[in-house]
Amino acid sequence: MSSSNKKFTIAVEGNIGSGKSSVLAHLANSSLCDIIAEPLDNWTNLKGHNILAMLYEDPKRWGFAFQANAQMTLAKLHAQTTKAPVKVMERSIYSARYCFVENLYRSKILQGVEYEILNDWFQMLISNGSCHLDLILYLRATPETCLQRIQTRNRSEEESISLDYLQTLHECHEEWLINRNSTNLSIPILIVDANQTKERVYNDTHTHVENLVSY
Ligand code: DGT
Repeated sequence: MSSSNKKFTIAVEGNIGSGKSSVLAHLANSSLCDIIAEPLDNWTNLKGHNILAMLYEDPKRWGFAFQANAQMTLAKLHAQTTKAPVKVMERSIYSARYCFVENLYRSKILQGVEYEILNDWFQMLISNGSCHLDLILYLRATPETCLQRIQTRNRSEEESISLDYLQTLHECHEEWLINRNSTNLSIPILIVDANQTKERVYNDTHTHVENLVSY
């Protein structure tokens, strides 16, 4: 391991159902990593409101509120300090902006003015460097694989998720992380084939984490 005591922050990204949570649970066993889970508890119980379920039930009504809250809760997690050499986040403020906000806007669920307001907040939240990432691990899976996994885990809020929705979200991830055409962020990206078995995905991600700290 590097003797510089440098700390690193990684975001694990990928479509809904690509396997981010299980990769994080696996990395939690490593002494190199402190894990920051997605604020799903806040999203399903925001002072008694399940804003995630509200979003899926009526996206036009709740899309803006959901994204405003998602952006804020994720910015707080970016600012959180950890002890281990590597802080591993599930998603980031960047996927909220470049995948979910983008997708809601393109599908005309968010209005132009809502999109601009969210974008202004996003620019302000990332402007002071507190949302810095050293690496993105992209768990790249086909929308079909993701749908299969979502159906197997059977989260009540996600019953309405369709293959179409996963396909458009997949495109947003690809544009952001492969084509890199929606942003000029210079964060290094490593791609993990998330269609593989869990064991292979764990192995690949673990290797990437070890390589990062041993530089
Ligand atoms: P995994 O382990 O790869 O299957 O990942 P999940 O599904 O546990 O985590 P994630 O972040 O893909 O999604 C959790 C739920 O929250 C899912 O229903 C999608 C939703 N979600 C997450 N972030 C956003 C966001 O910024 N906007 C919207 N509209 N939905 C989001």
